[in-house]
Amino acid sequence: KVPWFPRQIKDLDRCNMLITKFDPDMDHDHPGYNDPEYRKRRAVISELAFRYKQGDTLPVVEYTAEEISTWRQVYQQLRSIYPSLACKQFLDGLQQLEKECGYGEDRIPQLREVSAFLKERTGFQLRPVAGLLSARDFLASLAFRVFQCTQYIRHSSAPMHSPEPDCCHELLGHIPMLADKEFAQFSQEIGLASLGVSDEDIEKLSTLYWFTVEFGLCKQNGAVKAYGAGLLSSYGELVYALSNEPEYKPFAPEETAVQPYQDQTYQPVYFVSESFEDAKMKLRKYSANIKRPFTVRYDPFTCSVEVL
Ligand code: H2B
Ligand code: FE
Repeated sequence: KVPWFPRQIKDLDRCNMLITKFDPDMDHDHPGYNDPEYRKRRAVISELAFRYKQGDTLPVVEYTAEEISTWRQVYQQLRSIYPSLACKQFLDGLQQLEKECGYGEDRIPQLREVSAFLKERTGFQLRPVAGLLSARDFLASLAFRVFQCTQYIRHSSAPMHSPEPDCCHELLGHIPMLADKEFAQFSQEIGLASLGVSDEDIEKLSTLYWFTVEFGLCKQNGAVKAYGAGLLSSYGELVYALSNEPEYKPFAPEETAVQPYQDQTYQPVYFVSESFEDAKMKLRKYSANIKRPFTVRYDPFTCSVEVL
């Protein structure tokens, strides 16, 4: 039996299964676990995401001085190392965001303006989400060029690390890459490949996503650069990943899809692709081999998935 999957963009309202293992109410190791003020704030911002329906205007959050100060620390520190460690597409995207979308250390960009910016560049749009989503729901939204985006910020006691995705991770790690046409297409293709597949195949695609979109490295002009959002939003791991310490393997979907990964500490191994084009071609070939009793095609005019 084929698991349910969204056919229309409106169906994404049902793709909302949260994984609570790293959230500040459940995870005793979360830096905000013992801070009732922080947890209250999180509940307020979560509520905005729970109430959101596809097509609504994106909620605006008035960030506090403390939240902006956390953002500033993250922004300043990461911004200084991007030029030497991030891939070209990321640097181009970030530069455009700084010029045209109010990116900078003094304010946290609003999802509403960022979503409008992306829509014009690559057709991607954002929707607010209250925390870590199930891999199936998260990947399904990518099929519609929708990126589910957290709106809260990490705890002020740990500006350099967050156990869960937060707006620093999304806005600094993911958004600049999603402004790149080729990367946007790559992301949508992973999403389309995930629709209606078995749990086992979701696990593999999710691992592929992990080692590419989150922790991927690629060659550019003979040097290895980062394009993964988990790296580009973590000072410590970005420096580590591009040092001599970790092991590198060439990106090869069949092998990458079954590589165990770390969600608590740095990755022991990173996969390097020759280029985005190379990663996209290899992933396309991999996806074509996933067993599914139908094929899907995205219709951009109706924002729906045709099942053939
Ligand atoms: N949920 C959210 N909110 N943001 C993510 O970046 C994310 C997610 N990534 N759920 C997913 C899981 C990813 O790690 C893969 C697909 O499992
Ligand atoms: Fe992410």
